[in-house]
Amino acid sequence: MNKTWWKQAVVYQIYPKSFQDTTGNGIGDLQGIIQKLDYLKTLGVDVIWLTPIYQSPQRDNGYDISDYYDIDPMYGTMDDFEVLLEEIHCRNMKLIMDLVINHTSTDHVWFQEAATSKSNPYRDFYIWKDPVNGGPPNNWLSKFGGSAWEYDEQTEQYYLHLFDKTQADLNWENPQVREKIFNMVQFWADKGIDGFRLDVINLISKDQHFPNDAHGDGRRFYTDGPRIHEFLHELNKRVFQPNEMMTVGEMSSTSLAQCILYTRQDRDELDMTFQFHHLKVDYPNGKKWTTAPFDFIQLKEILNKWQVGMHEGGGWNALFWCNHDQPRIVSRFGDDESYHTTSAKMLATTLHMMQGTPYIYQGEEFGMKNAGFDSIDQYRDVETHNAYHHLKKAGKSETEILDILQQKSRDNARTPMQWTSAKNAGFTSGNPWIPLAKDYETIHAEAMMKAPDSIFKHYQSLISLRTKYAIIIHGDFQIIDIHHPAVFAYTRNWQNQTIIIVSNFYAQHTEISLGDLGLKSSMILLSNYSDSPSVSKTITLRPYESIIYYLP
Ligand code: TEU
Repeated sequence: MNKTWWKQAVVYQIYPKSFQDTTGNGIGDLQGIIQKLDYLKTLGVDVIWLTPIYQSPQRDNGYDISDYYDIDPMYGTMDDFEVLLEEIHCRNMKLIMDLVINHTSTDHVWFQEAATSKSNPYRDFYIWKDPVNGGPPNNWLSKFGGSAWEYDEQTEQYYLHLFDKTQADLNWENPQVREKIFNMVQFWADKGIDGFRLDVINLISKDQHFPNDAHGDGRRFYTDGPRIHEFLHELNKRVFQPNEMMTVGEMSSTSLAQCILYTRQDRDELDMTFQFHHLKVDYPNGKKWTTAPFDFIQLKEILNKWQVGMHEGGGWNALFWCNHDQPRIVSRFGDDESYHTTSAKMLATTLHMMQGTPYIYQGEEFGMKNAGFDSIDQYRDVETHNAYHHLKKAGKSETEILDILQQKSRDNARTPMQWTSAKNAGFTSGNPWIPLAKDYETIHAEAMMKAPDSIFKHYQSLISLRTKYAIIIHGDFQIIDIHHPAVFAYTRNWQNQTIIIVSNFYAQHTEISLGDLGLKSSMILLSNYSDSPSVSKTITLRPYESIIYYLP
């Protein structure tokens, strides 16, 4: 097997809770995933990533693990898991799982032990500090709102939680913690899985002085922290490399320089990284909970910087618009009403032709939209509920808050998968754990698989282009006219070949000058209109039009 096979691959992310229910309890399960493997094979993806299915009280939908060695009964059994893995492998696909090792649930036996006394052997598995002036040890904030420290009455100390208070941060300085993690990774490697997506992995090394942050929420003292490269290198050498695992690190608030270090092959840390800067272009001044429109020029600048930077620095990007924490892309940067199909295809083309490994999040392949919930009771996500209370306290009206949540809540991506026009879109025969998204009766996989020019077919074409044109994998990246107010255009060059991608991000016609790129002798690999604009030095693009030209 080619050591860097994952450079050619396309990954599909499954959020099991919302994928396919087979028991009628309203929650997706492993048997449901097994039923749908042929669908994924038809789409053409190579790797499946499952978000956490381990035992968990589900306070943060499985990102709060109470037992790393077992499957949560709501998803099935270890036997179901083994069948799933076998069924994936016999279809020549691979499986990666989620590795959540920055924190565990406070229900985990390590934490339960640790909380009993200061002298318990597990105490040092977590990060405990004495109160300072009767309050928390420092001013660090949780990513889900409020202080990052929770007071434990019994032992009169605070423990650190960068996320929910039931997600206690592990103490990576403790070699025993690291040994336990290596053993656990080996357990899953022995089952035969092919790799891991590492949750918020760049937060595991904290500045051991735990200083107050005079200028922020504390993140600069634990993001890409002091020992992060050492810890990742150790993980790589101890478990990833010996088991030939594919790894993708989820990097919170990271930098380009760091991601080059994380993914350069000679450093033996990770294969690729997710960064989020391009998905903060609708966070004015870093503020997520607003309804601000996205900044298109900034989007291009950020993607350009990461494309060029990772290429030149020898790193590797994970490419994505969507995941279970992000609103749906067609509702966010496209037009999910008048130009639903055209804009969904345009966004897919723009991303999939960049350099890196593309990730498709369930439902994205046929243009699922934001949830469209109009009452707080429809939301399930802990972060969303925290934000709701916070915005209420800040004096926002109910209508304003619901507008914001309609755009920004993580639940926008967590509604049930829309399979057919049947009841509950064929997701469950029972009551779904979260309501379905708007328009589920018309936007579903079955219709999209039948229709000749569907979004689904477009994703299939993008995936198959990748297997035919090596330039998509190896080519460089050069942006065209970065200041153009409507068009995202770039070229890829490799071994005397060129591909040119032009995408109109808006509903108005627009012109772009492509100078002497030689379009006259090009062929079109894919577009989202049935005919193509006439080719000269300048081309006029229709609403959300997107074209891939190839110059052999
Ligand atoms: O997310 C990490 C993270 O920092 C964000 O994506 C976060 O969820 C978002 O900024 C909130 O607005 C990962 C998981 O993907 C997420 O689902 C978990 O909640 C989180 O880690 C904690 O494990």
